[in-house]
Amino acid sequence: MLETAVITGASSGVGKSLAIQLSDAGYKVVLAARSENKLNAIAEEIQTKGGNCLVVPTDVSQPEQINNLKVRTLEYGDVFVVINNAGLGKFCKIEDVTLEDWNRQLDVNLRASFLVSQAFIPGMKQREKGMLVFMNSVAGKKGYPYSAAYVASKFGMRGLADSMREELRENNIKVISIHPGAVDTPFWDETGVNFPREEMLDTSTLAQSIMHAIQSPGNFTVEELVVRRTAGDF
Ligand code: NJP
Repeated sequence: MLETAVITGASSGVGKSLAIQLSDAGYKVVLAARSENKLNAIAEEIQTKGGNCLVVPTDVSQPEQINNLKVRTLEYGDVFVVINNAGLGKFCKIEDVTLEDWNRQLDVNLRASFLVSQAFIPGMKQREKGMLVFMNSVAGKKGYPYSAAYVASKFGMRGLADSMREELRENNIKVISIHPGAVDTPFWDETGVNFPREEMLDTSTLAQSIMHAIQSPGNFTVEELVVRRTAGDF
């Protein structure tokens, strides 16, 4: 029986590349994000190559929609991999951070990672096998200016992952945090940040590194993966 992987934020960027590579590697994939049209286009691409996938339009800032994702996914297959990838960043001076932007980044980047992981842990415990992947950031390891809410959400995500890793070792559940530098995705489109796109990491190569971590055999776990361009931060 094929194993199932759930990917949040699968409609674009890193999540899209990962969904395609997971399908190419033989996983059934569940594609979650808000943009149904984009998810359907990715599903078509996957199915054309003979892959098996399910689209579940989901706004992960809404706990009841995460519950719907859980119900639809559990009808579809046994979840082996959860990729907590949905995320956004809003960059400005600390005094200009609105409560709305603070809440959105914390809700999508951090709270949803907790709720989505929690939804699939019981099945993993039952099967004594599973993997939780957190698409974190270099901003989950170091504070950058003009990014307070984003950095806070990613430090929180790292704490969440570290705690769950210790708790779930005895259940044979691997917890992997990915900390990339800047990646060339639509993430940057409306941030007003003008780093040169062609010098950023590309999604497909980053997804290959993550696949390598996911495919570590037996009792090997890549607990943290820090990936930067060779020249360092912008
Ligand atoms: O960005 P982008 P990335 N509910 O904008 C989804 C981290 N990261 O691939 O809902 C559900 O192409 C959105 O889907 P949609 C970053 O923090 C990036 O770069 O349809 N989904 C889309 O699929 C993030 O955690 C860089 O709009 C929601 C996806 O999230 C992850 O990588 C550097 C949602 C965002 O895709 C993927 O970001 C770094 C919601 N409420 C870490 N809101 C970088 N790009 O440089 C958003 O260190 N999404």
